[in-house]
Amino acid sequence: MNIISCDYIVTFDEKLQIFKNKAIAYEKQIVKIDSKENLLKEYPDALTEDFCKNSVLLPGLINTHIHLEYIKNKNRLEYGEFIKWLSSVVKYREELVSLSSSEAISEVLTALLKCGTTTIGEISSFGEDIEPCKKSAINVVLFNETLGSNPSAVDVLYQDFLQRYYKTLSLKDERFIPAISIHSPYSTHPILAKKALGLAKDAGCVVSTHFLESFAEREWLTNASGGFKEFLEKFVPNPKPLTTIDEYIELFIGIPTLFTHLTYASKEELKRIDSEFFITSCPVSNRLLENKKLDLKDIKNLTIATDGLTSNISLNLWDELRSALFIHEAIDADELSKKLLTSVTKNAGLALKLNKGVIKEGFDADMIVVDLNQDFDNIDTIYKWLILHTKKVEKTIILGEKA
Ligand code: MCF
Ligand code: FE
Repeated sequence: MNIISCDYIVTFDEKLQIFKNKAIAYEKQIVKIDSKENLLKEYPDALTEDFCKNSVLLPGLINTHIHLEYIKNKNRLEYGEFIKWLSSVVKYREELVSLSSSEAISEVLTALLKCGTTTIGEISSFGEDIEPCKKSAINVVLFNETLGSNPSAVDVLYQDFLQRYYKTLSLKDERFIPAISIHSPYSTHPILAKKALGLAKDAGCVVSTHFLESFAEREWLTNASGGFKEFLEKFVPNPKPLTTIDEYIELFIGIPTLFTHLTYASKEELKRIDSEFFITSCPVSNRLLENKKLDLKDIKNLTIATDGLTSNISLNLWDELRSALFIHEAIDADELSKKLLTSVTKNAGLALKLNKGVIKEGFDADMIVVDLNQDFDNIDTIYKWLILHTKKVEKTIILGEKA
């Protein structure tokens, strides 16, 4: 048994309780929250660790949407308009992926652990990330991506996807969980999407998809015109939209899915997706790719994520939360900070169907400690101080072990 004590414990439980001067007894899971004295009476042989005044313990952060295979991008790609960006990704994809390596991905994962990210939802396009993810102490939900709009290539593409999926299935354990990604409605033929989603349903795994992330995508799906027509003509003769917006949503009914971006969804579409699924917003990516932000105010099932380095400058979730706080200026900073931190803890745990993201008896002991370094007057402001000042954490614990 271990006992850890901190000045504050920010739980993200149903009542969003924040404890002062309490401690946590834990093994792989959290066993009990009480005063250190009481816990020591119950577990006299426990190993103890005490953190200083103004230290804050919270659940390890969960980044639900990240792409590690493109970590070597800095200045290669075009920003400002989605089709320009997508064309530059297609042009430089081989180069960017070949610049990356298992070692480089492992280094990034080690750095993320020091920044307090304990779980990632990795969108895996080629499978280059499987080995370093499996080797790392970080928890990984590995979303095997499928894409391709040419119907004559569906079988070959599905076989390639299946091979990657079964490889991840053979590696499955409590820290490495296979999942499925349908890239998007503009890039994935519905036959391919349905096959992969059938598998997701049978296996009971979570699914991720990019959806309604550009003006061009909405125009293409609703009017069969605009920038996507020209873009897709490079890959398929006489392209037609493969689905409507509603048909695409219907594909995912009954499957736990994270819809990423949605910056061009209507209020009604957002409401519907929010009531049945989870919504992932990547504020920096949305700023860089189309100068757009999602209105977060009414979204309940929200998770915030970094996306990859093809559309971000940092994979540190604290950087993303800070940017989110500045970008979404219409919402009160304390209210938004609470919402943002809830989105990368409790909500992200629910979205990925993990027993994580809350400091409560029975939840996995994935915990981080931040040193806030100075007193503050009002406990309700703690979320804001955490977001404004944290870059690295003092301690990272995953499934009860130091990471
Ligand atoms: O989330 C962003 C923007 N939307 C779509 N795709 C990606 C993003 N970041 C990386 N990608 C990847 C995607 O997984 O870029 C490729 C896919 O492999 C685009 S399709 C050539
Ligand atoms: Fe993405």
